[in-house]
Amino acid sequence: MFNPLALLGAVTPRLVLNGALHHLRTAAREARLAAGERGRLAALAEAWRAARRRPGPPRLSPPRGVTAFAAEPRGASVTTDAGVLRVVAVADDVLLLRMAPATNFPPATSNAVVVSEDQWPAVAVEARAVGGLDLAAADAPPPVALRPGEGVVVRTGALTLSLSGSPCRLRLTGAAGQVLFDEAVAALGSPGVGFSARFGADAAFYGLGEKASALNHAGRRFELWNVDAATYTRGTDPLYLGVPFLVAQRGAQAVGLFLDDPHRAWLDVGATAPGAVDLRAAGGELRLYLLAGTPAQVLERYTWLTGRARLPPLWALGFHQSRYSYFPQARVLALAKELRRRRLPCDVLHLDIHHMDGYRCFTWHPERFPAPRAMLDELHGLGFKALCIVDPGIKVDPGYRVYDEALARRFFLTWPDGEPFTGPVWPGPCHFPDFSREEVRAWWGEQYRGLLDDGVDAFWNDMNEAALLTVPPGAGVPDVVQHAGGDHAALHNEYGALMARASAEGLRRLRPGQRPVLLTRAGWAGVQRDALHWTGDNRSTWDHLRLSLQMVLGLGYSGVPFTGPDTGGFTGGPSPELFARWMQLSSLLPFFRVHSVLGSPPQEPFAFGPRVEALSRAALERRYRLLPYLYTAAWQATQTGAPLARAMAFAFPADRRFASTDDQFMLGDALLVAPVLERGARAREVLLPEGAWHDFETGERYEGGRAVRCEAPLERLPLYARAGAVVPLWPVQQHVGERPLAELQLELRAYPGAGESLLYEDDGETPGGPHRLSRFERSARGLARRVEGALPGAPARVLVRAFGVDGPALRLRGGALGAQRREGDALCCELEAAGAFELEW
Ligand code: MIG
Repeated sequence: MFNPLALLGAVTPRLVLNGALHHLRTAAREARLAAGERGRLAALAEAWRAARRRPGPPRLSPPRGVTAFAAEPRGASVTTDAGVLRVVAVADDVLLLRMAPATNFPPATSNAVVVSEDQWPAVAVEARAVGGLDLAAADAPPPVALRPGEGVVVRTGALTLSLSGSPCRLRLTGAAGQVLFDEAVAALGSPGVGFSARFGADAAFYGLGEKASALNHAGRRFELWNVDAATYTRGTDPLYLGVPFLVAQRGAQAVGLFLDDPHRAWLDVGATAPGAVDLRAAGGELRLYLLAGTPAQVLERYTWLTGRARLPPLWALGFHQSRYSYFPQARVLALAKELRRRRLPCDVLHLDIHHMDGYRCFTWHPERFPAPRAMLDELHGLGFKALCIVDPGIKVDPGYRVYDEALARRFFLTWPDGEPFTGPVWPGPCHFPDFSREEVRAWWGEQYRGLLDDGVDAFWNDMNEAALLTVPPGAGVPDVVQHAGGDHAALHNEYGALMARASAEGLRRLRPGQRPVLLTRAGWAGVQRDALHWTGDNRSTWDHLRLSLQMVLGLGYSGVPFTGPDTGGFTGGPSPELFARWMQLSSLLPFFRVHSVLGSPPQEPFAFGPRVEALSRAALERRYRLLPYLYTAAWQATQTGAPLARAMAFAFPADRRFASTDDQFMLGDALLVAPVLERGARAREVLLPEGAWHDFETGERYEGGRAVRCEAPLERLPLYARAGAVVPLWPVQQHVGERPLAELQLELRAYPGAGESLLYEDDGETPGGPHRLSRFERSARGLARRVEGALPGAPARVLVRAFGVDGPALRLRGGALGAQRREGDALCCELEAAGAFELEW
């Protein structure tokens, strides 16, 4: 099992002492800043107490009456006794609700939102006072309590927001007059902002980023404040990556609430009363986007506002093997060879903090990695990519170039008096770059040059909440610490996303011909633009297996499509059965990595005996066969924001039976995955949506709209294809690019029924390179492929496996029909067809 002694190599007495002294030093510093007004000692005591106090939600003053109303080009502004409320139509289906003490609203751009006001689409808006409300008469009227029938209405083609009553209440209705929310109150605190609303008591709620609980948040409370949640478990909140975006859903009708404010926030999601949402943030201006439509439309709009993920290179969708930490370099190479010898497909090996020299970012440990370039060359020769970890804490160490440069240029976060803030992390006392500044981000990006030149392919930003190693744990960077964009209270939640942005922007500049691969632990709205994410330090338990699916589905609903867990669990050691089941699940999640903590037992797929090795190989091989399908789903995420792993409630919103389903999911458009999440289980129930479904391997048909029990012996992961779907597969490769694209025979599994399916293809690595999109149409009589775009070197050999076809193929237009055979109830025919074709049977 876990060997705690191994940790002693990392957790030195010095580290512990530093971590313990941190609180005292911080309190002393804060006391010094406060001294003058109060006695030193009293200030010290107060600072000490303040550091340990956990803040709570602000008190708000809801508006009771209105004093002025003005129609504006995109909406209206209403002056109340408790602040100015402004409604702005961003698009037909997006309203922006703003509230501030006075009328001077700055442009609605932030680090999270990428669409500036001049990019908003034209929209027809009608804004007027109703029910005889007349505020123009008096010069400075006292607040007028709205009488029944009086109010303000802002209407677009799709939405109507009305303000009425005393206290002032908001109601949102859709184009058909259906109430989307009611009894809503927008309010300010001093400081703080808040919004509450009533959705139907039967509403389901999704989103908020990374939450270690059920997918449907109804009935729970949450906090948004990114922390290092080491050893988290079910119910721990908050975790590493929050997203202030909540989707309220009733059947196919969804409303997204996106609070564009990175301050610490609290949400009551139907915990006090079913369907009633209350959200409050500790500061900022109330800037709340209301998005309405189907869940897919809402997510499309949200990712339009905050940006979509970029397409990663194909190899990033391969398997990643990691551990804290693989060293020295001989061990890394031995692992690479072992994986190849055992034919366990793998694309990326991860190098955790031990690769650094004294935990100094962007360095190599001279003894452990004496010849990194030679090691990386050899890894590349074996078809591996290497990924290195980079932390935000820069060791306070005169003579260390990164430190010297950033200090000289004043790039670190500071106390209000200008002195750099110091916090303990792995290297001991560290300073932290201010990623809210563009010039700091540019400088930071440049730091990757050396590792890139050495041959490192990908990176991992850890500890970017930002986390400190304090004793006892839990202290963060104090609120008063200064970023250029504001104090830490205002910027904390964005620190991780800004670091990821600095890293990804730098990588794009340094290697314009490549797509960066960056993994981040912390993040915020918009982080999907720059990084993949893993769900942090989980544990080797069955409940964490289940959680990892719930969390990935929740992240997908929050606009973050490329995520996955530490397969097998980070702390502890999984049983062979747990590891095998975890490999099965993770092999169909967007980001697929095995990782485990220092001192944990070996956790490579071959570490659990031949049986589990074979099961792992089968899972890996299925992943590699499905790469063209996964890549197409990845491309869809970049186009529409729809995640790769989709909650059933997202994919089939009209079917209310799925509102709380989080133990099965849709991978892309066509595949339904029902992983086994329970110890000892050899069967499980799957809830099939309406229509027919087919076993992925055998094509066997199941009538949908009901629950079916499926056998799931250890070797089986229940996997179903939608009727009429065409799923593209490749032959197994040991890594992406093992064989040239032109040589890969494309297998098209065409399931009975009618439908359209997509295949996106490009060279798998060049940003904006040539690509093509195929549309497959399966019908009772045949299969047709239409193609847009051209891809040099695209494969021409195609194997069509058409399930449920009795006779032979009769005719092919657009290519040469080769050998045909029957396999079970499938017709298998080989074609030479580089592009569009029509096959008839
Ligand atoms: O304090 O770099 O979540 O994946 O292996 C621990 C060492 C720091 C935390 C990450 C984990 C990583 C570990 N890091």
